[in-house]
Amino acid sequence: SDGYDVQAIEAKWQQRWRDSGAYEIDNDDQRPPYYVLSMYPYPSGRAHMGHVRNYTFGDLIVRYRTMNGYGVLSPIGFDSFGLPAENAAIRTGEHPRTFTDARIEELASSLQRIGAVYDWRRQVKSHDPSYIKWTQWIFLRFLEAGLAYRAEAPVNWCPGCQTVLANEQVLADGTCERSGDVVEKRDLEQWFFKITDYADQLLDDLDDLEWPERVKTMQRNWIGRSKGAEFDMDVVDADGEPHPSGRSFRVFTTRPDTSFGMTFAVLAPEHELVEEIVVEERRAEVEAFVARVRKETEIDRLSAEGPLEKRGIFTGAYARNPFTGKPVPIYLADYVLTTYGTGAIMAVPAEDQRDWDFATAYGLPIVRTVQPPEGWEGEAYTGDGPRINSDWLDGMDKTTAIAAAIDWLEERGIGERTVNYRLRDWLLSRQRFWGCPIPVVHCPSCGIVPVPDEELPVLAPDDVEFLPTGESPLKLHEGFLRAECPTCRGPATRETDTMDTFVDSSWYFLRFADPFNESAPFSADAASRWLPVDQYIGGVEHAILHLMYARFFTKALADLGYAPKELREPFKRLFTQGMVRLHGAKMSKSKGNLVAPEEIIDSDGADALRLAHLFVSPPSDDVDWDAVTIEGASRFLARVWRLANGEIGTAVDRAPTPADEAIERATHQLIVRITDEFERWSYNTAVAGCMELVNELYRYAQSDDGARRETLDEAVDTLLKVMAPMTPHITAELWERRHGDSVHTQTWPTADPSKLAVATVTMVVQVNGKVRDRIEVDAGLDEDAAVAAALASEKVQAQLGGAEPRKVIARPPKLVNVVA
Ligand code: ANZ
Ligand code: ZN
Repeated sequence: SDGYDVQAIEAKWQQRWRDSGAYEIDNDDQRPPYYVLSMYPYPSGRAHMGHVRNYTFGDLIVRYRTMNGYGVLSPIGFDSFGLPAENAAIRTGEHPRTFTDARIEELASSLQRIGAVYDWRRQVKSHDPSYIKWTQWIFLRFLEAGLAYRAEAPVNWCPGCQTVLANEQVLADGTCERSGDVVEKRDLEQWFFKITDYADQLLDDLDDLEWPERVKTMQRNWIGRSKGAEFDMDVVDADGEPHPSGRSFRVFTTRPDTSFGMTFAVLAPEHELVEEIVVEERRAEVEAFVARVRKETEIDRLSAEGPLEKRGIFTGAYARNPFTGKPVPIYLADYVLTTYGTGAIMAVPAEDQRDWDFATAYGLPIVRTVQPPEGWEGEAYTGDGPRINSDWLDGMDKTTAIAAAIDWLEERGIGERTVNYRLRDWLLSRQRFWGCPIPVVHCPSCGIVPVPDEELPVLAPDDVEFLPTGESPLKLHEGFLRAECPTCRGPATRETDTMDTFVDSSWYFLRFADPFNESAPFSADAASRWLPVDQYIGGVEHAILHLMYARFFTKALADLGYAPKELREPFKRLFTQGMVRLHGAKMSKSKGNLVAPEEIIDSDGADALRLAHLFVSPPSDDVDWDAVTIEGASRFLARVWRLANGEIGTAVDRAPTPADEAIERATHQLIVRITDEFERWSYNTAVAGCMELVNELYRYAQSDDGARRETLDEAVDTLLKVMAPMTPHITAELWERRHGDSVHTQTWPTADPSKLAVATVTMVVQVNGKVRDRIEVDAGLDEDAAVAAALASEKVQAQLGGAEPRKVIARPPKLVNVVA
């Protein structure tokens, strides 16, 4: 269309937004603050469709809130540490920094090209020395506070990546999420963050967050708080006589009310007592079993389907059930984990299905302690009912019996109430090069010594060689390794582990609030000005890890006095957008099904691409790329162009007619509708609303009477304003042509209530030229509606006497003449 040179227009406006600093914001800005944040991307090169979708939503909100009068903080950065750069270095010899900086350039330019606006001055990159410095500084504060510690732990070891993985990086089938190799268990000294100190808060504070319920549920399950009791069981022989070792072990149960039904006990195969209590004639068999189970992943152990006969073993030892005083056999089973509870359980087959299956497989007794309902034919009964076969608990319901059983244990000093969590401490050390170095040295006389703050950042050296040995090059670099102990000045060795990249992403949103601060990671003032983030946007794949870790960091930093005390949560409102798929498969480089956004931007422009993404489906839904029609979006934008450029129909100056008033009404209704839809993230319907108005305006301007100039101008200006957050370039250009300034600095329109009301007029209905009726009708009714209203009149029907009219001439909304 005339003058709509997409490429030139988009380049012009992108340049202008950046050069004018239109979306740069200072911390003393006078407008009310609003913080919009899309999860900072891993720099994988030019943007893919998932990026486009994510950053289009974010940009829409930035522009919309700005027009609503907010001073919007819209920062961007790059989550730039991580394995791909290091693997590329091993392949090509190129330093990970060179590789990463190039990918950042590409992605930054893509983001610019989709028209997304940021305060680029505030840019944060994980691998930037100034960011490394403060990440290390935070680590040291956590270390001082006892929130970071080192411990030997059975860890997930990926033989492919040659590194330790967090539990969360191990897929359900026990393989590494990156390499696909089967993950093994190894005992190694590792660094941990004590996230479990915050388990209760992390759980309880979820309630107040405006997050998708699904994400909250995933976090609740991950934390997995369960209330119950722990108690001791003495090891005895088959006759109940004390075991020579005199040992006992603790069990954790959520159902102490069922204790009288405990018919055996189970230890985790790794339990420290196993070696001591196993009877000699079973030792070899038991050891072989333990060795086998140790090789399996936790996930295998929990999900194994194999015959139970192979998944457990009898130790030959017994333990006394303190409730009955009777001995029960002690088994080992793979489904009991060392990492949960006490690593030992009382087994109650009648009320627990897994125990039921085990008891059945091993021929162990089953004693019901809860009366199942009449006609119950199932196996384990987990519902409520009166206790039975339970001595002094008999007749009690579940809640009462649990409390009574725990009181009984506590009175006798055998056990107590406990709360257990599924959440484990966060294993943060990685044996990799391309990550933030852990800033400590190991001194032969002083032990672990933190690097003094003045010496931060600890940076990895550049003169390293990347070899496919799986060893971090840091381990082989003498210059890096050799350090002086800050305490005794003797020779020490530098820590070579680096931090999990989730550490970087656990506080970047705080740095954005105060990115130029050279004396602290951020000031409490800056943090309290901007945080919590008003709207956070990202993929649901981060539902657990990133979002949990960021919450933990925020709480810990607030408790340590660095973030404002009252800042308990980083992200007030969270939106998780759907994935872009092709024929149902996730679009990705490795699947070879990428549709490159930049090709579409080259041909149809960023506005068309953005509009197509907004229109295709609700933002939270997964999107099939096949459903996205760029052509339709382009065609619509061309229609908007011609309309706003005055190329459609005629416009005249006149007093408003009912037809004009109908257009005004549609215009103001659109404002109400789009405002509501923007607030509700209903972008696809908002686009549809704009399309409907454009169609109506075409009919209006092209009608015989033409459009009333003032009415049409108001309609088009409103359209440009409400479309500005969605398609920022074309609307800016058209607005500039019409008014000279920028649509993005306009105030978001508000509807005039008097224009929303539906106006009615009196329509005269004639039969053969004689007035027969007068009807109240909507002033904006069209020809079909006018005819229908006239023919529905009883007086007209009486005149027609059942016959079909020969002809109907409608002049809505004033007159209809029926020819009988
Ligand atoms: C006896 C019992 C009877 C149990 C009953 C349940 C039902 P949640 O709710 O997930 O916390 N358990 C305890 N420690 C375990 C471990 N290390 N590995 C595997 N299972 C373990 O589950 C708590 C229940 O899981 C505990 O309560 C225990 O079985 C089992 F009718 O004790 B229960
Ligand atoms: Zn020392």
